Amino acid sequence: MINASGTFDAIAARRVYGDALLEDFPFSAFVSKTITPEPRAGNEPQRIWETPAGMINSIGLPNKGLDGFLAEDLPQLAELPVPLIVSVMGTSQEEFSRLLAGVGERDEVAAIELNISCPNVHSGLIVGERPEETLALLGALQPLTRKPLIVKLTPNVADPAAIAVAAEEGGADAVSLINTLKASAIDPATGAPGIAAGHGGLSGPAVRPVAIAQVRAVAAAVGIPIVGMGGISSGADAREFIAAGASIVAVGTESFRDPLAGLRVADELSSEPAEQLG
Ligand code: RRO
Repeated sequence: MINASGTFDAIAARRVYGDALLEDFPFSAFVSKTITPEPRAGNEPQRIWETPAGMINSIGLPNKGLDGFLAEDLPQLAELPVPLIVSVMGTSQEEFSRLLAGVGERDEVAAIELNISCPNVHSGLIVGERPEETLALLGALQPLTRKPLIVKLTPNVADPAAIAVAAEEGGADAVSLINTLKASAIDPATGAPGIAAGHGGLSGPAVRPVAIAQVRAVAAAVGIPIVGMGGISSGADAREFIAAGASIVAVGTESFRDPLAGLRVADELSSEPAEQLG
């Protein structure tokens, strides 16, 4: 049981809960919020919009950049009692290479997650929407590090299994899915989109059936392990992902409602009978 990137700020949680957080840490490994080579302020508010069964976000990758992350955040995240996975995103092979070099040489980092839901500045294409872009990126990056590489798939494609196959062919050690589904909502008070950026990504219970379908499709196509996520808020939900083919499951949006959801879901998962799903 791990966290979905960007849904649990372990540094802020440590400030609030103190060392009690370390004694009862809600996840078996911790995934950082995605970092980029340079610092970013993120998008203008409104960045989050609640929906009946989830939420839409367009946070826009606020982060301290690679150097700021390594100097300020990594030492604090290294104090967590679990392995650390760092999520990175670049807009070119060169940017991804720089991130991999910086993060990959640190012993505190157990694995690297590649967030490929981003445009390639050279081609203008979203890397994770094209198998050939995904294959080329992995082929270039895999030789650069000995850390395991987890490729975070976008659900906003017709054939996520084709992207997963490309990631596997390129040397990925695992895939994680799903990222958020492209979505928008209109603020009834203004008639304008509720999210300042106009649209964002939907997460929460609403997306779970989509995530299950994509995990099943990916599991049928690749041999590497799958980290499954998308609307998990109970042990039964997590078990559904495992039945669909996931080896590891992640809690995301539920942590906003209950910061200790990871612990509860893991407890429920280990105490529920496997026969439940037949
Ligand atoms: O920062 C974001 O707005 C964001 C990212 Br990078 C992502 O991968 N998925 C998401 O829902 N939001």
